[in-house]
Amino acid sequence: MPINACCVLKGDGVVTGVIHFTQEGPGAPVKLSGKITGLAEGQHGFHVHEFGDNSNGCVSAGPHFNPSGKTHGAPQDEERHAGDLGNVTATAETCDVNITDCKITLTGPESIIGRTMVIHADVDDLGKGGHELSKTTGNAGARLACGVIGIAK
Ligand SMILES: [Cu+2]
Ligand SMILES: [Zn+2]
Repeated sequence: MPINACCVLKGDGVVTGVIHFTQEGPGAPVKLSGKITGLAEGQHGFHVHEFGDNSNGCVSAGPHFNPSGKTHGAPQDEERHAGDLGNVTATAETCDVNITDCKITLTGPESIIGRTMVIHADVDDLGKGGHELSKTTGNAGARLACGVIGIAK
């Protein structure tokens, strides 16, 4: 039985989105699909953050989900936070999300269900930008919208 999850992204501004997650079973890759609207054209950092707490907006979601104590990186890097899904690209009209990732999971103690997805104002430099924040956040800037990942049908 596949495991399904869903996340509705909202923030203080015009950015909104819906992301669906599916995983065939424990150990299988997780597929994300969905759409985000209201973003400026270009690349935007997209991560799973540690806490499913949006009580003070997206800030309460805390840092990138990092159960293995690693450094921030690109999705294809061995050294990355589990939550590092890289960037999504927005056109003038929309931002389609289609990601397959092998480091996140919807089952077990490191499941991302109950944690928060965040879409950022700026591009994630994937740890390589030389900025003081590159190795922790990718210097991806403000949190435009976020939502808690929940169990779906
Ligand atoms: Cu983030
Ligand atoms: Zn990270």
